[in-house]
Amino acid sequence: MPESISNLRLLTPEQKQVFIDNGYLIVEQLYSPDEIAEMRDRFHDLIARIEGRPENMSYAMMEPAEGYEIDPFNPENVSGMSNQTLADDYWFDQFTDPRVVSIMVDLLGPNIDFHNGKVRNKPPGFVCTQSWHQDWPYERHSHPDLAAIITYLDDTDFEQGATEVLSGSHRKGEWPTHNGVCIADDQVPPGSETVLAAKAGDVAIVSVMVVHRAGHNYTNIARHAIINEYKTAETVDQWNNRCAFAGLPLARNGRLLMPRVMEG
Ligand SMILES: O=C(O)CCC(=O)C(=O)O
Repeated sequence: MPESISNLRLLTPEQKQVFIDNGYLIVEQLYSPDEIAEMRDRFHDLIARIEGRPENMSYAMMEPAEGYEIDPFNPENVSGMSNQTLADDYWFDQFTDPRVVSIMVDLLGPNIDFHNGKVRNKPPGFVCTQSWHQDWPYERHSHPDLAAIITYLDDTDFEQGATEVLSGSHRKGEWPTHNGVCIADDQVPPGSETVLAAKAGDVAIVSVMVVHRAGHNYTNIARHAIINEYKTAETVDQWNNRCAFAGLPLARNGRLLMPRVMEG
């Protein structure tokens, strides 16, 4: 592996501090316009050609919303997928990207494993029925040393269903829920949320403990995002993670392990 990849470091001390303080971090334009254009092409294939995929990849479709048009980019109104990581070599390289693993090394520690991969889309008229939540109750481990990276494939602001977070909420530990996972709206002071307005190519890194939710899409253009999660090697799975590549070692002692598949 070239030194330039094995020793890559991306984040400044200030960015690391933002993640420690707020429980999330936006990295603008992690992906160049050319990279995002290719990712969108590959993604279109992923959501438009759904037959013949590995059995362990799954798709969820949304009923067309009344008063909204289907976006031709997402003709089947795919709202979610899991294990897109299995689709092909491109999607393997996507979750093992040295820049992403380096960010996780910077934020979580020197020994990083993969946790899981999924897709969360907001087709036209999408209404988020998942309330405020922490990812933690969905994916308990011995220690809360996990984080998700959300890669935005489209410009996504409030009107298009931007992710919303409660900055600093991870510092209060596990929040009370009414059914094991959902945090009641009345626990969230009005106006305390931060809307993560993102441009295509931006990523948000979200701690497993930070309270967040997806917004609603009030437009006729579908919004698309890939959400991959990572953990430290030291934290032990307690929810019986059967997701594709769960536990795959990606970094040890700060050195990245995974070669690029597509670049030879
Ligand atoms: O889609 C989003 O903006 C957020 C997704 C989310 O809350 C989650 O997957 O836990």
